[in-house]
Amino acid sequence: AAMYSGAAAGPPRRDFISVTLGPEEAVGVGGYNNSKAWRRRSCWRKWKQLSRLQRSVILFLFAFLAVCGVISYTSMGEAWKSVTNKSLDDQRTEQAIPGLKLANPAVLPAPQKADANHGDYPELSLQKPPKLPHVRRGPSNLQIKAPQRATRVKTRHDTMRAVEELVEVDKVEKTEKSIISWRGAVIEPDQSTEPPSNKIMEPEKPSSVEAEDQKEPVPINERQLAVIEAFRHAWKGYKDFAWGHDELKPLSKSYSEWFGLGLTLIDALDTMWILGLKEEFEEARKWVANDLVFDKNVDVNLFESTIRILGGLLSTYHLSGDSLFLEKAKDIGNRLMPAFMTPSKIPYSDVNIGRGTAHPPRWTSDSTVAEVTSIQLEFRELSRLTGDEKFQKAVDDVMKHVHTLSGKNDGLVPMFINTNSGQFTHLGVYTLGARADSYYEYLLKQWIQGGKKENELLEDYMRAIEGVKKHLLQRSEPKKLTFVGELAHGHFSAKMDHLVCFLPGTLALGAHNGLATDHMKLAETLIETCYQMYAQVETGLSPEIVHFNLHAQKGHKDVEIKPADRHNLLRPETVESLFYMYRFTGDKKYQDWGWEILQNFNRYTRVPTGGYTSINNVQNPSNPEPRDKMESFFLGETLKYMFLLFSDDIDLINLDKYIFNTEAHPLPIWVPA
Ligand code: DMJ
Repeated sequence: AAMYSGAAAGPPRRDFISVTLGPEEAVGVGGYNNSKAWRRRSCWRKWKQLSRLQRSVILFLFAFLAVCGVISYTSMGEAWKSVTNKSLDDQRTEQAIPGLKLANPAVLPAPQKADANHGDYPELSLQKPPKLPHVRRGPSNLQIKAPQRATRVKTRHDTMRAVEELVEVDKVEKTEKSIISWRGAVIEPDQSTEPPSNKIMEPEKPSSVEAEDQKEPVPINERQLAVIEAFRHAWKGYKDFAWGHDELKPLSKSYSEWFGLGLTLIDALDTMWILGLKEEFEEARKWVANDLVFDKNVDVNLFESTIRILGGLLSTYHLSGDSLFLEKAKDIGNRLMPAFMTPSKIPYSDVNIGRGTAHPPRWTSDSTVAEVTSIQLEFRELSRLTGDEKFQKAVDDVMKHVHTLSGKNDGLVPMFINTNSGQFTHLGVYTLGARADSYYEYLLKQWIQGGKKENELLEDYMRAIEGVKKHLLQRSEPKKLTFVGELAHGHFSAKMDHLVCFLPGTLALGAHNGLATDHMKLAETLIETCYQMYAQVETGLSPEIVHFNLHAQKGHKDVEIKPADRHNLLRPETVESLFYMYRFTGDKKYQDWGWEILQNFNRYTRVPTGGYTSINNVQNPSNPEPRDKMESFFLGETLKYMFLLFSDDIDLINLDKYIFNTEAHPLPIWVPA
């Protein structure tokens, strides 16, 4: 029988191999025997008829195909499994962070449980800051990675209840994402509503140790070089005449002592690091290692020593990774703790760091509100680094207490608080200047430091800014500059301290972190005013305090200066705000304004033999009346902010990774964006 017989009518005929089988195997005429037994027999016969070689070849082919089959089955199985898992993972991640579209899911970290801390999703942050127009890369030594978060015991707070009273909480169904809206401002806080717990289990590493993406250093520009030159000149004076002492007296070529702790040297450490002054840094480090001793019978002001010494040591530790600075920070931190041993837990203003005793000023049992509420960034960071919760607990208790206090006026606080009763005193006077200023600054900055979870802080900050708008904003004549005045027992005063010029920078930082856009508008208006406080004055330098004209008068500028207020202490606040404004807008006018200010410092405050001096009279260019004192914040803050302002490198202290304390010492944000 033909194995295959061509159809009779088929077109071109082909030849076929034909195998003739015995009769029993023949297909019955007209029938088709397809029984199993027949097929088995027939195959077997065919097999038998093959030569040994043919059989070996066929067997080899079967074996080869079988092996291939097994291999491809296992690898396809793996691939299939991972495809299925990945798409599940993507779904879960997108559910946890609604609205998030994973552009390249393959490179994302494995998702965490929904209730795990959200700091584990730094790349997935919802609050992506706007792209800046002048992005540059920075020196590798300043790159930080998200600090590992210590395991924390979470405590359930009822802070949200308070937030809900003031802040509308919008629970978006399906997305499960809280959007807090505050009078039009839309804030997307971290999804967790729990504040960072006080319980700290493991100490943290310095941020520099976890440096990632080693990047090319960005070249330093002319204006930055001018800042370096200014710093070196100031440092020369300090080194020659005041080495190891608190402040340089550049005219008398001597020094003044406040705490006797080398204040200028410590305040300037991280500035030297940022400016790249290695030699100077090393020399100063040696002094810290060999000569800085805190075991001294000396009274120090809790606030000043916290922001300058503790803050300076902590930030230098982070930038350099050198444990010497952490050891010193722990030492001073511990020595400052007796200040909190008061009936109300509101700390005393002064501590004897050698004796371990604390006390209020001689004439009162009050403390200054700004002082007791502007030590938190530093003590909280000290807890995080050491694993010892006592530091954070002490300062958090103060904030919680102040949060509940009556005596505020639409979020604005009085200037004094009693250490016995814990109540505000001298009620009725409200200012954003001396004695209250950094209370507002630290509300926002603590909120950012802690990963935007502590809603009481945000609530107090937002409410206070509303209070500023309602009670303290006015416009001057003739230029109609918006300024922040003061309120005393219901009476508005058009007085504004230079200290208030921190506010535009803080408002801009808040706006950058997702707060109301009208905060940014206010920041732009106020920084113009602060600049005018320099530009309208004969030396181009701002006095300590100005009074704005509310009524147009012929021949009068917006800014009036009283004889007692016409000194300039080389303060940083305007330059600080210019730095934030430039970082967030990229508008070069802010750099130009800062450049003018630097030149005027050089013109009127530079002492030829080294150092810069505060002056008594900003209105007299021919004799600005030098005061013979260089404040430590000139090196700690003013020149540092100048250098950062002139830089186009947003990674030179990236504001999504670091938060500056009120003395310009950068500390890591615990959950960086
Ligand atoms: C600094 O010590 C700090 O900036 C503080 O917040 C205010 N006073 C000086 C600078 O002016």
